[in-house]
Amino acid sequence: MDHPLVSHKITLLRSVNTSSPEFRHLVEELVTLLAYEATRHVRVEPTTVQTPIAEAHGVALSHPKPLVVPIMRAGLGMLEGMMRLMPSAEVGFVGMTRDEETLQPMTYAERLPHDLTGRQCFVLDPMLATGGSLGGAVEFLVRRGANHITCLCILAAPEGIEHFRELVHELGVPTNLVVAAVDDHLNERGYIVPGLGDAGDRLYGLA
Ligand code: U5P
Repeated sequence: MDHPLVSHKITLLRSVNTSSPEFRHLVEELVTLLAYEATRHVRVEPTTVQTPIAEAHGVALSHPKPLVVPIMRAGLGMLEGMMRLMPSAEVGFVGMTRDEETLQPMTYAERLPHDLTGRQCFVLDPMLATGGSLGGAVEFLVRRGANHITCLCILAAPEGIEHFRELVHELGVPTNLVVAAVDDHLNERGYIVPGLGDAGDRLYGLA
């Protein structure tokens, strides 16, 4: 996303001198900016509203309501900013971790509606590194019936974007990816370079 305010906030986010409270605040601000772009195709239906003067035509979010899915742990830091823009959305949770040896994603927790038929989903994860976690979450949602998925990430590595594109091509479900910035590469430990380090640790301290 080419926007000077987004670039400015990412620069602050990257800095090793940025504290956890500042980091959380910056993530929230960035998500609100990304969410504006990411919700461009959110489904709405016509409605009318009475103004003090006359009846006006407008729109309301369609049913079923969009589902926002933060990938725990780091995606939780993006939830508040997203819900501020779309307060009537519902929220489901997926916990993914990656095996630090194989870099393969594993699902350790899940709290989602069982049937997602026809649902529009917005998946939140600040970092798209190998793409394993985001890809795993998207596969999960598609298997339950979601038929339109938008993923919001703050930083992405080109390798992760490539992996993600291949996966969604195989799944055959309309999927959008909105990222604030694309970095240079992944290192041998699966970290984005230059990146910002471990987003979960930066948000919540070492766990
Ligand atoms: N991750 C980071 N920083 C990085 C790379 C990965 O925090 O530089 C964490 C994020 O928490 C993200 C997950 O949820 O790893 C994504 O990794 P991957 O499955 O895309 O490799």
